[in-house]
Amino acid sequence: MPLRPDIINILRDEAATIVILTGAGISKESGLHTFRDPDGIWAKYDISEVATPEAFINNPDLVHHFYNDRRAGLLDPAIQPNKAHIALARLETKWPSDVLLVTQNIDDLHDRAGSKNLIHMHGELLKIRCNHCGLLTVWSAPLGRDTPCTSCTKTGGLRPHVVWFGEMPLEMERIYAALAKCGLFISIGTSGNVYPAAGFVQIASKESGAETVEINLEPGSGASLFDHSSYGRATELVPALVD
Ligand code: BV8
Repeated sequence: MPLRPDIINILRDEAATIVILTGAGISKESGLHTFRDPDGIWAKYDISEVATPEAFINNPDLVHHFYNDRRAGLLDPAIQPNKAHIALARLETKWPSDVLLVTQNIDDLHDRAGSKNLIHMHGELLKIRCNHCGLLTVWSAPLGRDTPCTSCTKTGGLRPHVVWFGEMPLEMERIYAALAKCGLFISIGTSGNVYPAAGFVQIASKESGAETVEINLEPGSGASLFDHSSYGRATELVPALVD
């Protein structure tokens, strides 16, 4: 199903800065699970046991296993950026004004597709940090509570560089500044259940009077908040934004 003409038309104003928010749905067709679909991650794991600071204190081995499993899955050569990731990277180079891509995803598919003006607001699966010395580094091997930090050599301090529930998302000042002056806000592949990301559409609409667009497989929780919407698979709809 092609992107509706009204959405194509709002891409005529080339002076508009664009903020794009993506969620797990944009990576689904690359072979990564979403969270809240029937076969999603939260159908197999309880958020409170694997994605909160308390979970990490109570059962670090389970939390490390959860992220080691997902890290290994992401490093499978079969997992590649899809046409939607690639289209967003092309939009960034083709669009004459700023395009800021804010992703809730912790995979690196936008990075590999070539997006540069990119914020991983919930962190990155292929990075870890040390609670003892603050080291932040790229990591592809399994991580455990006894893995020594490559910088301070202490054990017990390494954690995934991921924002857990109850933790502050990253680069929020930069995101809010972009939302306050954007002309177009496009949400792609997110159910709109997690805050503060789920509230971005209202900020863009109220603070900068932006046109807002939801592109998703089905209406998200905040569907009524968007000016325009188009429902279908990201690899079908997102390239139409650029071509
Ligand atoms: C914060 C990293 C404040 C981990 C994630 C009580 C206590 C504490 C906090 C709260 C609370 N109540 C509410 C909150 C706030 C909480 C929250 O929103 N909870 C929800 C559950 C109610 N938020 C937070 O805690 C955030 N922090 O509020 O901090 C603060 C203030 C001061 C000081 C300190 C703190 C932090 C939230 C971040 C949590 N971390 N991820 C990990 O990944 O392991 S969230 C997790 O959900 C992922 O990042 C994911 O991206 C995100 C959102 O999910 P979606 O991406 O939308 O995925 P989902 O499966 O839901 O939907 C996919 C969609 O794609 C579907 O609609 C589907 O139809 C569609 N789709 C499927 N296939 C396709 C498709 N679309 C297109 N094409 C396809 N082919």
